[in-house]
Amino acid sequence: MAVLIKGGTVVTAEHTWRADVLCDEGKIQAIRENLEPLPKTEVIDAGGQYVMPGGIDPHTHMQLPFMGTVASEDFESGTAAALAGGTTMIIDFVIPSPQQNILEAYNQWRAWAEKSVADYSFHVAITWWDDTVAADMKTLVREKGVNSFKHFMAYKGAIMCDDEILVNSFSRAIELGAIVTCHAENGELVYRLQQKIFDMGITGPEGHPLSRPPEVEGEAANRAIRIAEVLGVPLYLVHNSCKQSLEAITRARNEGQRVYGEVLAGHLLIDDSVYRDKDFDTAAAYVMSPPFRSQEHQEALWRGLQSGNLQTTATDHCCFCADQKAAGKDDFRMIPNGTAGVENRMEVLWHHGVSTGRLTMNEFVAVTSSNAAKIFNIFPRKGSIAVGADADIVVWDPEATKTISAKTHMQKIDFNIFEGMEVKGCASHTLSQGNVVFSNGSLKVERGAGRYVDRPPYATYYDAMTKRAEHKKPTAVER
Ligand code: URQ
Ligand code: ZN
Ligand code: ZN
Repeated sequence: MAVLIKGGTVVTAEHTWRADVLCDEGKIQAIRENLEPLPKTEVIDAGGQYVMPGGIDPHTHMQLPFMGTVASEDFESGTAAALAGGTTMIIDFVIPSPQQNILEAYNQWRAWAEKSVADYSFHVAITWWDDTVAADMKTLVREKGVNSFKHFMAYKGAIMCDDEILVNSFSRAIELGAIVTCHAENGELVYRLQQKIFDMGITGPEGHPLSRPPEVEGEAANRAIRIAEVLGVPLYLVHNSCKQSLEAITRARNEGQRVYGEVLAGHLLIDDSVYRDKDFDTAAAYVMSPPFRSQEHQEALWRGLQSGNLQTTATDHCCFCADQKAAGKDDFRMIPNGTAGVENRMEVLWHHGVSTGRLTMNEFVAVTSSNAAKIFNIFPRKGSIAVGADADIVVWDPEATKTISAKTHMQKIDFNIFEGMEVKGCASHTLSQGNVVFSNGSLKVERGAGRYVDRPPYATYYDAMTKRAEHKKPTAVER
């Protein structure tokens, strides 16, 4: 059925203008004033509201097997919660176990994601290396719509990449025309500091941030940046949480290196005092990596978004309930790392970003949707309000208010890191593939309606090298 969004103000990353938007057959069909409904058209009155590209969360972990348990949110419930908050696409992660064939792991995650109710795609993590990994990366790029490979520089003894894996995988990625992404924490330092903190008798959640200071993240961020620089591969650093990693990104970008930075809504708004809560369940609920930091880092991260040195926002939605977090009751190192947020990202960013004047509405669209679409090569199909684009749209009511709570959220987790936060501005309607899937507080989703989104490779290695040759800096002889 066609849907006509009438009377709204369209907001994209570039422009803001008054226009009606007609959607049909999953696509945006027309954008102009005074559009009239066809017979059997569903009409949404968007008067006084904004019509924006549906959010893209480039960092989620639905039903992730991790640290001896499995994340409580699955692809069906997680994509439904996303739609309730105005996010219409997630990019999740295939994380092969070391020595597991990466194509086998890819197929495993694809099967899990079949039940999604909104569109999704996958970064693929490289957690080990041999010639089969190199070969299978080519299959993933050429045949499976994967253009991004993830590397965990943390989690020693589990999925951590050493420099040999980083160099091999980064080199392979540029050959294939793919981008590399990193969780940048020095896993060796974390391991040593965890042992030291624990041996000092600090066994509770307050030990978690002490074992992962910002310097540990800054070192790894800079190391990943320098390796990418030498090898000439574009780099995307996930969940930057501190000044140190932001400074490394800013320096590289100022020198023209192709480095992108992501920041989580949580890292922008929550500080490390949460780990000193006397209640174990509350403090443990905030255990994720990198940890929430002191307030000076939050202000720096907001400036990173405002300056354009950080380009995307995400949630790292990876849910573990209290009974799962209790695994670390006597040893903070055993607390499953992860927090939620996929339902609240856009509203907390609107309230603390746009309503405070930190971000314009256009910048809000850029950092919640369009930039991720551009970086991961699915723009303008995704992340835009344009004729021919997918009709993934959020109708945003700037006057609507809500108090965020685990008691009322759709997320399948018994805790909300934004518990009690009052926000003004939230989704009144969400359209996925041109269907109204969320309106005035209720979901109307269909299990399995979500589609896997292919993400094509960038220029191949040889194209890139040819371009580089054309713009080669003149040598001393040529001057
Ligand atoms: O490190 C990640 O991104 C995954 C394992 C989620 N957990 C977390 O603490 N960030
Ligand atoms: Zn991570
Ligand atoms: Zn993650």
